[in-house]
Amino acid sequence: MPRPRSAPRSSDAVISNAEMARIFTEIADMLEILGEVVYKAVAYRRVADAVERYPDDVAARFRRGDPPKLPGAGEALTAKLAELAHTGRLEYHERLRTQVPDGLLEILRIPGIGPKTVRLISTELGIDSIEALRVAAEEGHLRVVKGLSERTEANVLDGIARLERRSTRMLIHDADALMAGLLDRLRDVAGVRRIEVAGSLRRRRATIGDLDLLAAVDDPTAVIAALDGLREVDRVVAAGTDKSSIILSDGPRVDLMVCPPEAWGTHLVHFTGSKDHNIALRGMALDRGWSLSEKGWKVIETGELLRDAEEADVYARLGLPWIPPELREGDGEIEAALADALPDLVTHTDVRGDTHTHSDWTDGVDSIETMARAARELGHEYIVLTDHSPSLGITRGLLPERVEEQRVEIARLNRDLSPFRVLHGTELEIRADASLDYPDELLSRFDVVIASIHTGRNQWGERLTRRALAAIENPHVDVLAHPSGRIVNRRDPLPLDWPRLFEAAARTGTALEINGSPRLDLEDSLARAAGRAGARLTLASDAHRTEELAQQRYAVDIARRAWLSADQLLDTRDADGLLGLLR
Ligand code: DGT
Ligand code: CA
Ligand code: CA
Ligand code: ZN
Repeated sequence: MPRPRSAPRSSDAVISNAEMARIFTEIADMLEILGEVVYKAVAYRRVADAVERYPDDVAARFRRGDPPKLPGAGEALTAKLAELAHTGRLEYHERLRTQVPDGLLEILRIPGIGPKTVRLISTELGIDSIEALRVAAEEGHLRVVKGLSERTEANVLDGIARLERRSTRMLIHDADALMAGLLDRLRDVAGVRRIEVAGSLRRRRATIGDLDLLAAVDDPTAVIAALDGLREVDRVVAAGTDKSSIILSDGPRVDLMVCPPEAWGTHLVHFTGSKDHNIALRGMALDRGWSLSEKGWKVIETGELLRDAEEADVYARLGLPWIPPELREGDGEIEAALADALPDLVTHTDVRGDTHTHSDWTDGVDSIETMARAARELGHEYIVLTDHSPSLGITRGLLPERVEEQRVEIARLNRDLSPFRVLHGTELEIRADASLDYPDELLSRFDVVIASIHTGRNQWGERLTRRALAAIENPHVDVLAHPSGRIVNRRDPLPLDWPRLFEAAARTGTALEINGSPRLDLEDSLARAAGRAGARLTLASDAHRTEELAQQRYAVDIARRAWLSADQLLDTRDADGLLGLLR
């Protein structure tokens, strides 16, 4: 896969936090490959991380003359962020790109291969592509280079195979499914008192690097042996007495940690992370004369180990309430906890309906009735059926007369299914020229209108922003569906002017969707910024078949990571409450 070079942008270009972070990370990689002093690359990585996590649009803040304070960004790096924010490009980055072949950056993506190795094979052997590296490793040419060995060759080939299998972080939907299978088989192993997911999966991040598990055991040998013996195991990376890491043959790595039951809380806090959250906790502990490791708080003076059986006890030692895992990103949660200002997060049981579903009238698989009955099974009180409008040809979008027929069918169903309700909605295409796919008169007769951009995605940021604004400002449009257009690991978010959209959404009462399908759109940081700007949001499954209705849970996860409470969301209302708000 060739890496896209950044396209030239117009002067009012918008650049997303993710794109800025990607450019800074790439600079760090290139500096290391070029053999620059280490601390330079470290600084770029640190700022990349901060930009990626920043809850507001960093570029927009620069352009407004209100640049955010980012940890690690001194004068020089701040100037580079400003250049990116104003022009969408960075001369320094482009200059480095001319010095480092694309192929070397590709090679860096191979698991287990770091910039040092890349530098060696490039300077010593002139290798500049994954394919050339593969051939060299197969033919045993790497071992002649000082610092490389037969082992490197094996690692390279293994790593290339691995890269081909999974070139990106795993989607949370897939991680959940894998983890459920693991838990099923480990829960009943002799001696396991408690077992729980830790790491980024417990924090419910959209994508997962590796799976982490913690087990409280009286005797660790049985559970570690059980994990190592699982059928899918490809390779045991490390097995010890309190830790084991394996690589599943169909993908990710699994880290299993074990601990004694009386230190469960301590270990769970540590292995849930995030790293930044742990660092913040550690800082607070130091003020009290304690150090912190996975083993517990250690009183530095006496060496005494303070261990806790429950997470709440760990936090209580620092004078903090228990902090939900979804908030543990080192992004204001400690400050909020200290101020007794943690949000009252929406929960999965707050959900009463689903504002985005499809049927076989357009591109869905199941009938309206089947979808409705399945939703009722899940405990919903209603669904909004939002089949597509006509201009989205591939979905067999509904012409106006079909909309009328669908209304009649829904009325008939509602008599049968009462008190469950199917609300009549539409997923309305925002056309490339910013006009809407149905006339206002027809729009006014839907219960709920959600509008989205599927086509004409290659326009400049400002034009795309105007299209989204046109929908938000239309009095008949209730929700902007999957606003950024991203699909995890497949499609980048549209370069929209988020602060403007959030302001307009808040002012007009148009909600912004959090879509729980593998789009996961809005993503957490944008959803948080939307909530802060006063906009309401929805929790949508975007189900095209009954099984996908359960995807809505991932929208709830994002809402929690976005610090949102039930009153900021629409699907937490009953049907009349929802319609009342939209009127
Ligand atoms: P991932 O796997 O990339 O999606 O992200 P995590 O957060 O699951 O990271 P992982 O698996 O490397 O480590 C799990 C947790 O263990 C992490 O969130 C915090 C803790 N941890 C791991 N390594 C360190 C470390 O070097 N320092 C600190 N403070 N905590 C660590
Ligand atoms: Ca992990
Ligand atoms: Ca891990
Ligand atoms: Zn849809």
